Amino acid sequence: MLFTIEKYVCRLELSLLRRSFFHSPVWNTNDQEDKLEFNNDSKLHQGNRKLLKIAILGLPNVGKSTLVNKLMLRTVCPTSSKVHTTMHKAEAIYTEGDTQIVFMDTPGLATSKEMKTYNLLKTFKTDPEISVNEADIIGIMQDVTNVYTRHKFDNFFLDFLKTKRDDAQLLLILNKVDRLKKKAALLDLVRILTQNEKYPKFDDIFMVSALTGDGVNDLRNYLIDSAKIKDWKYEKECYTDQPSEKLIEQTVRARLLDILPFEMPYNVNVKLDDINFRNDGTITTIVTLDCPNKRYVTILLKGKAFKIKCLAFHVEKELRHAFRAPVFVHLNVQCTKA
Ligand SMILES: Nc1nc2c(ncn2[C@@H]2O[C@H](COP(=O)(O)OP(=O)(O)O)[C@@H](O)[C@H]2O)c(=O)[nH]1
Ligand SMILES: [Mg+2]
Repeated sequence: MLFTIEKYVCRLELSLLRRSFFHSPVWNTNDQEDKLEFNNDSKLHQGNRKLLKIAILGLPNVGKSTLVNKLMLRTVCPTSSKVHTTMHKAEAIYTEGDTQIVFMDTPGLATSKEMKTYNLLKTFKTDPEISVNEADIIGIMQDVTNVYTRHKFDNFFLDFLKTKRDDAQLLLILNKVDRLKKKAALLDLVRILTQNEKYPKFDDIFMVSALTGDGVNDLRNYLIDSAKIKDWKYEKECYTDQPSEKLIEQTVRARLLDILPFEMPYNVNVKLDDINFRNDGTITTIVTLDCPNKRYVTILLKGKAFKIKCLAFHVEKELRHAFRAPVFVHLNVQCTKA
């Protein structure tokens, strides 16, 4: 009860903050007039398709992929509790009525030093830049539970916004609000992040929990309302730009990141050997985990291969959600260097 009241007060205060600080499309009278004009004209535009491309940007582990999945209502971006789960830009496509939203999920932003230290792929730098350049809206995500990063944007972070189009809107998305006990802290955070002259001006702010879905419907509705008349980028049935093979490999890798300790999962090579789309609608697949040494194989297969069985169970569950079809995964473990 107390939590609900706090949340309500927070939202009320946030809407007041929006009115006072932001040139928000929700509150902007010109835009409202535009919307009215559009409504009067709606017969003219009936049947016209609308498109919106949104890039989701943020530090590693803030919940970018989890948010895209929740907005999509299907698990097309593999997530894990470890950093660097997403290594490439992936587009997830949500189509509702005449509107198509293309979500661009990006690798977590890394400094040049981190790129070198962790030997990260070039895509960690190039893919966020490409996404920012293409986007109509850029959603900047902050993890409100991270006391080291939540109140600031480092210069390397702001540099990624340099490729932004002049007309692109910026949204501040505060995530993981479910884990914040004192909801009033959110408003302090909003003030800190919006009143610093060095930081970009945000067009709007959302407070969400990508995990529980709190606030996510509001954000989706906002995005649908923001779409402009334009041809769709993808066919209606399309929901990801990733080939099925890659989605399966990335899902196995993400779950592996959760079950193996420390740096171990980063050293396992996940390779799809076979995929079969059967006539009855089921998908069967064989995936090999190629380990760098025998110790890995022992850890994965000990206790009657308990870890592997758990892995297969969770991968199947997630892929059924992604493909909306029964998926059966067979996992092989090998060590080629042995
Ligand atoms: N409690 C909580 N955890 C979240 C939330 N969003 C994401 N996470 C967790 O944060 C971790 C990183 O999420 P992920 O989407 O992979 O982050 P990314 O690296 O930014 O794409 C995962 O363990 C998620 O379950 C949230 O709203 N609340
Ligand atoms: Mg991710």
